[in-house]
Amino acid sequence: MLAVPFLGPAGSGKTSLAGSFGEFLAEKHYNVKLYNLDAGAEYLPYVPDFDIRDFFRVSEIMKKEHIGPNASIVRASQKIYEMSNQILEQMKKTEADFILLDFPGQLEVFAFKPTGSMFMEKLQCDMRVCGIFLLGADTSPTAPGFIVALLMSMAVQIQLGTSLITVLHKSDMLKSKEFLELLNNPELLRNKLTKMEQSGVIIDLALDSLKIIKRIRPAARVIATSIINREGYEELFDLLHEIFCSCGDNY
Ligand SMILES: Nc1nc2c(ncn2[C@@H]2O[C@H](COP(=O)(O)OP(=O)(O)OP(=O)(O)O)[C@@H](O)[C@H]2O)c(=O)[nH]1
Ligand SMILES: [Mg+2]
Repeated sequence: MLAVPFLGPAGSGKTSLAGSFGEFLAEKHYNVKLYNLDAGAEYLPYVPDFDIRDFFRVSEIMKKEHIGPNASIVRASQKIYEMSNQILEQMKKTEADFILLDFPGQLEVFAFKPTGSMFMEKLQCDMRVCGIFLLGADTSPTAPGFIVALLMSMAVQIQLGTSLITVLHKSDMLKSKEFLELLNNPELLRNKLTKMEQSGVIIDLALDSLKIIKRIRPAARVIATSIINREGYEELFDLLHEIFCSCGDNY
């Protein structure tokens, strides 16, 4: 069994990709379960096998605890952690090959608060995990923007202590493939940065960050994905398959 958390900035397409990639896996005759862990979601494009909203909702927390929307999202993340044993027991009981976990949209609340990393730690004690980190193709298409996107994916990986495959999602919205090439080719990105007419300090900072990125994730490739044309699904599947076969797992 492989647990696949979908993580990424708000609106990057986690829910849509989890639903659509889940269909793709089911078409390949894998047993797939979808877990919605976003208590703030109003609409889901898939039928969840587990829905955190059966236990609590962000809107209810606001009313009950007389707190604002952001505090309620933080509270929801704590409540997910409090329920983690129950969630994990249910996951372990299923016969699934893949459990796709649709995580709350506010990445900073889940990934950069202790409850998020504690939840992931428990998850990884019980099963094999490989996350998918989404960068929206609608992210700021500037060279420093790419550096920030790559750093963010690394920061989440460090914070949650889990392997992540980074995808450039909504690739159907890309006007050119340059965006993807820049993410996958540090040399191209370096050239682009050095040609920018921006403050030297900022460019130096971006270039130094690029050196770290090259050192930490030398071989990691960013895959372009889209729910519109299913671009990248086979590649994503192959990568997930590769990671787990290399650990001697048969799923
Ligand atoms: N063009 C295009 N739009 C997409 C794609 N995937 C998702 N979207 C759109 O992006 C918007 C946000 O998608 P969601 O799946 O709700 O994103 P999310 O990351 O789950 O959002 P939060 O959970 O609120 O952070 C929706 O309007 C989707 O229809 C894609 O591959 N291509
Ligand atoms: Mg979502």
